[in-house]
Amino acid sequence: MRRPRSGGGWPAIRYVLRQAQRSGGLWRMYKALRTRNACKTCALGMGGQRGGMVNERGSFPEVCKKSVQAMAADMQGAIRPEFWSTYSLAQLAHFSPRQLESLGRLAQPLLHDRSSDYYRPVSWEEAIDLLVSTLRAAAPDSTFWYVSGRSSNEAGFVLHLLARLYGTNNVNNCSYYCHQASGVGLTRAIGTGTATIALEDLESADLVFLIGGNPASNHPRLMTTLARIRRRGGHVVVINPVREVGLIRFRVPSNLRSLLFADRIASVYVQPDIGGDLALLTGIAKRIVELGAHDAKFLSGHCHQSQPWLEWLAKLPWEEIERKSGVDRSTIDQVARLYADSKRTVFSWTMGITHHAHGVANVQAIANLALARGMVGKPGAGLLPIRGHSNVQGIGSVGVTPQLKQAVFERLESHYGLKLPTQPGLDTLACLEAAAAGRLQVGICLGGNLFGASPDARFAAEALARLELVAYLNTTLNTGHVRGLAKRTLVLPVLPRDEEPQPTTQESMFNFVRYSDGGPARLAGPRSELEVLTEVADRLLGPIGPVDWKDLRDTTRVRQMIGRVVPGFEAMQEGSKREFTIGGRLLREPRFPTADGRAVLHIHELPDLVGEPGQLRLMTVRSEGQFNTVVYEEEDWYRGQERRDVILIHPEDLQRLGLSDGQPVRVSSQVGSLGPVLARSFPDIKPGNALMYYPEANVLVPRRYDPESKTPAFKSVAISLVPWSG
Ligand SMILES: Nc1nc2c(c(=O)[nH]1)N[C@H]1C(S)=C(S)[C@@H](COP(=O)(O)OP(=O)(O)OC[C@H]3O[C@@H](n4cnc5c(=O)[nH]c(N)nc54)[C@H](O)[C@@H]3O)O[C@H]1N2
Ligand SMILES: Nc1nc2c(c(=O)[nH]1)N[C@H]1C(S)=C(S)[C@@H](COP(=O)(O)OP(=O)(O)OC[C@H]3O[C@@H](n4cnc5c(=O)[nH]c(N)nc54)[C@H](O)[C@@H]3O)O[C@H]1N2
Ligand SMILES: [Mo]
Repeated sequence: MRRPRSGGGWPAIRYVLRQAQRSGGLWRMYKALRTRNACKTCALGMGGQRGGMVNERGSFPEVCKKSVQAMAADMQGAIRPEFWSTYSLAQLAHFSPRQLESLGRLAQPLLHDRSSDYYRPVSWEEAIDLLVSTLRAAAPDSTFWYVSGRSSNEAGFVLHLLARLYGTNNVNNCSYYCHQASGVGLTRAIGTGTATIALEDLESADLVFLIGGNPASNHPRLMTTLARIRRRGGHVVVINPVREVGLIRFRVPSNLRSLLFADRIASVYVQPDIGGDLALLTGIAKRIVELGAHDAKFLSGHCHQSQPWLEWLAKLPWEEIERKSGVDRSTIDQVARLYADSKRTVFSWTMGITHHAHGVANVQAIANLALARGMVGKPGAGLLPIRGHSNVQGIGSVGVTPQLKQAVFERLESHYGLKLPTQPGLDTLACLEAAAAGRLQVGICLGGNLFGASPDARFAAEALARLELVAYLNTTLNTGHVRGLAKRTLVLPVLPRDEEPQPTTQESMFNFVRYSDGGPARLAGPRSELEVLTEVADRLLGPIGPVDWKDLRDTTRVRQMIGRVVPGFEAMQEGSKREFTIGGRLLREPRFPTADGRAVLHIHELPDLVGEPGQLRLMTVRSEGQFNTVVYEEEDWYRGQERRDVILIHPEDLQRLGLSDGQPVRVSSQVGSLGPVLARSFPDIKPGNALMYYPEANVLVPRRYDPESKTPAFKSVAISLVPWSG
């Protein structure tokens, strides 16, 4: 398959038209996308009360392939009841993630137990009876509650309240596999864990660092902004071991000039080794100080630890920086000079930064670099973790975390007279480890695919298999329903947000809260997430003090409660559908929400690159045609791959290993091996590094994680390749 020379453009438009055709025509798709609901895909956010395909600055039409994909998936018909007696789990185990997703929508509750190889449709009553009785028999701390980032704030809030009042803090969300390192790293550096800027700040930046992300595939609408910044004479520095086509040249479909001539995106494209960012970012900071381009007044006036940090930088040898980053000094100098010339810089990053055993250190190195020139705490400049799921940030904000923010904890106790558990709760991977050790009995997963998303797939399956019951609330079938089975497994079909019977809310990565109107259910059978959760809560716990779960079936009541207990969400108490930016998050002044208003610089020793001599460093990433564990198409158009069972490596590495282009190999890591996989020549990856697709590659990813944020190192796996021999 040939690689395109730019991202976006006509192929993206053709794709949208084709998908629309398949989902019942362009008009039907357009109408679905225009309803007043927040977009379902990434956390850039669009839609809501301004109407679908509109962003928070009122710009229209904002659309991308991904929003169409996600909508098309929900517009599928239902999986027929006879399917479940026709296909056994043994047969379903051979279905690819794409085949599972395209079977259609889940429409009836399903139960599987070990005595059979089939799922059996059950009534909602039977399903909820089983869930409630199993929870009743279990000790609260032998249960865990996982939430993905597509559910609403209202469902997330009720879920964590239910889990805590039942008696456990084992409540977590997919952020522990995603941006947790950003939350932890930033909170310690500047006192807040989310973006410090709004969309308009990004639009007025003159320099954007885009580190460890591939927004051309994963946040396509961000490309419009980057292209605009370049057109205005601003710059974009891309830091990525892979030269991603769409980050070099991109054709914004909604802009005729861009569509015809393509916008250049990267002003400078820096290729570190996988895991080399900490060294690289530190090197840029060192060079900034050498050039005298740092803001000494800002550092001494608004930051702690600046003196030791400056002394440490001065002593750090350039040789070490170059060796541990894989980037030469002249490139570092070039980037530092661009930064030195900038008046308003935004630093943005994604999974290439957080998916490392030093994810928090990476994030703090970014914060250091920004603080060095006073680029946090003023308009048009700041820090922007590019979040994943459309409401992952909201799920965390409303309290779906093992430890509640102190203020939320206190207000739930004082305003509502509730008694909340105080023993520590487990993060996501820790839940699986506790399950594997036989310490857990029940798992409840609101959305997502915990099995497919987890490192060390064989271990994840074994861990889930030890549970008495796992309940999955989902919209479509995924690999977790087939390979993440407990002794008994319940699959409960729920409604996506544009089919919710009542309004719900979602929070974007710019801290903007949108209202989704919901809409008519496309199928009979699935229930609203909130309805299922409140019913379980009511039957399990009954009313507790002023908390009556029957009242909380009304999303307005849930929002009133969120508004009273979650700082920054006060606007929710009004009862109107006014969309708002969460209070206290945007930093327009150099006063940080820390105890004394100052930021903190952090010194982190530079880690060695992973792997022994002869091994490669593997990143596991998304293709153009997937959303996390959901695969919509086998091909990765941007990287020119027509199939997913490939490993992309540099031609020099192919030669060194004595492999020919396309030769079948076995890929092995410390925890597993995969093959046959085709070793393909990919000149755009830095030598010594390799790329495979998640979730299939998760059998290779060890449970090595960042001790600070508990995020697994999905992007740095030491691997060996040998020719496939059967
Ligand atoms: N269409 C679509 N959109 C999505 C998603 C999806 O699956 N599909 N997923 C959503 C979610 S939950 C998330 S978190 C985001 C993910 O968005 P991204 O983070 O963009 O996704 P990935 O494909 O995991 O990783 C992306 C990039 O990291 C680079 N990379 C790998 N290792 C390193 C490293 O060590 N250093 C640096 N600097 N770069 C590195 C890779 O080359 C790749 O370009 O997207 C969200 N949006
Ligand atoms: N190797 C490797 N592993 C990774 C990553 C990686 O880059 N490499 N990335 C990690 C990251 S960043 C993340 S965020 C996780 C993702 O982990 P998860 O969020 O757990 O997984 P998803 O694949 O996004 O979940 C997909 C399922 O969500 C369900 N769903 C869709 N919409 C709704 C809805 O409205 N309500 C409900 N209840 N369900 C819905 C569908 O049934 C679908 O099958 O994976 C992580 N795992
Ligand atoms: Mo994510």
